[in-house]
Amino acid sequence: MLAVPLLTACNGPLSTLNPSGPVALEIARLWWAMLIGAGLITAMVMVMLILAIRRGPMLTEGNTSERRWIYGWGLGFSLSVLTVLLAFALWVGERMLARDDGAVTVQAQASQWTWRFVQPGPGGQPVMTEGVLYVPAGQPFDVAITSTDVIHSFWVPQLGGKMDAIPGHPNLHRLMADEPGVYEGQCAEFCGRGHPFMRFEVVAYDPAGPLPDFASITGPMVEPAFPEDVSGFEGTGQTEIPAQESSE
Ligand SMILES: [Cu+2]
Repeated sequence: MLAVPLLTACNGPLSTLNPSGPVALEIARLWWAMLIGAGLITAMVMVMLILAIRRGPMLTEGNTSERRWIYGWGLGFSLSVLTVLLAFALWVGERMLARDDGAVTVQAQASQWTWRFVQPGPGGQPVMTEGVLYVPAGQPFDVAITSTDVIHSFWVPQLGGKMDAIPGHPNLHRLMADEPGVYEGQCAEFCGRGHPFMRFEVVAYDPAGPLPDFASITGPMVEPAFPEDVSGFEGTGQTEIPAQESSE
């Protein structure tokens, strides 16, 4: 708990403790729950340690007090805290899964050392961008993530957790940004000497306003960026981008 004041520094654009969407909020809550659980167990160990030092060894055979400490606190208390944390983590993990609910699907393709994205553009037509992913704010979206070479990891700390980018195996990642804004992302899997520079941005735009100008467009997507066969895809099982009404 002494570390809590120090955590006020954990508020930057790559902080998981500064959530800007429901998925990231779940993760931040889990983080705090685990910190509290770890703090409780640490406090119990410290109390036991201090009592042991002050009282000395209890050598009486069959000492019920000693048994109560070992089974009641050492095992019972620790396992209870860990069981609650495990159940909470499983519950949070299940709520973070992509669901077949018609959410917008965008694509993220990692390469040494850049990110390419495909998202709905003007008239709902898919456009490819490099380094910047455009999504509507206030709406859940699924990112179909893959790689052309080695394993990378897609991570936008303010929007959600990490998801591996694996060649030939698209992973679906449910995210959402509550408000319009720019959210920074970073490859979270060491992928070679260019790894530290493999940053990107997610621009969440107001769906009621005009579409962004897609400033980093590299050109229309002329060929599929991903393999047609996406069997084994968990979630919606689709990589096609649904048509979206242009607000222009
Ligand atoms: Cu990397």
